[in-house]
Amino acid sequence: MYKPRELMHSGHLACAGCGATIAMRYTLKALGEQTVIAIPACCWSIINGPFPYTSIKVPLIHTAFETGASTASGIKAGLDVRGDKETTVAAWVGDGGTFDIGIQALSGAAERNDDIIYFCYDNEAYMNTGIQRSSATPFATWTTTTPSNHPKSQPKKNMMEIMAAHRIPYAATCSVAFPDDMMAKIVKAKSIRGTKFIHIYSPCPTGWKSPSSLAIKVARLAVHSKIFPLYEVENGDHYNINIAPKNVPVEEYFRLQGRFSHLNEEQIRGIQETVDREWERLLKKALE
Ligand SMILES: Cc1ncc(C[n+]2csc(CCOP(=O)(O)OP(=O)(O)O)c2C)c(N)n1
Ligand SMILES: [Mg+2]
Repeated sequence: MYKPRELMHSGHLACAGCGATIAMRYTLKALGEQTVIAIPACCWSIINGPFPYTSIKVPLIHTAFETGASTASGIKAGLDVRGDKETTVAAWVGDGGTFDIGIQALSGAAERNDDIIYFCYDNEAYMNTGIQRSSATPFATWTTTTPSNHPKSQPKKNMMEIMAAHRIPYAATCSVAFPDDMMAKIVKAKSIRGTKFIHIYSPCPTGWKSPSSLAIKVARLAVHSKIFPLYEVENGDHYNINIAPKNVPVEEYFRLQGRFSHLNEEQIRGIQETVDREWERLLKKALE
């Protein structure tokens, strides 16, 4: 059983309303203090503070952008050699470091079924370097590399499906708006041996052009509009939906964020249809 101890200091360097910071706080509460975390280049390498300062109370290894998973695999192998079977080894990586540049290291760890928990905190762009689009950025979103007159023309990559295809023992989506669900999934992941993938929806008020006070509301609407469903996949084929969405129109979610302010009614209708279709697809898998 985990003891929900506070393992984050208050003096971090995140922007106000940063979802990734709330996500780390809940994650550490669920993981407990016997944890080592590998963090590649991302907002969190800044949030934690410059050496010798740190904002978390567990050992943290800063590593290169593409090496989140392989560094965690290496730490795990090193601890094994020392006879330490207890310490939880985690990778904590942004969406760019997961969906794009670190996907080969992650796929390698998953193929070997290395005993690590891989966390992707997803703020849907390369935020640390100035809001550039990643393959996690949703269709039609404004970023600095996909401006309003040329918004992103590709859909968000389905990372959960890619991980499910690796047949890893556990993959789950989480949201900072549903902390109980999130911590329960992390506690569960900790009890399973092999590669676990946790995909955390993490609002970024700075990059999403939304008020920092609304970060949690935006995250809640993402779940209830079916844009970011909360579910888990065991052994690649057993799907379970954890929170029943309230069928909020996607427009309500879009309205709170400047990154979608250029969208017209027709575009919003098209996105709604895609979201509904994807939801039906997920539901079918969960009912199988
Ligand atoms: C090989 C390499 N390319 C580019 C960079 C520059 N860089 C550092 S962080 C970052 C963005 C990270 O985006 P993401 O993984 O989504 O995390 P976020 O900043 O959004 O938290 C980039 C492009 C780098 N450090 N190394
Ligand atoms: Mg990002």
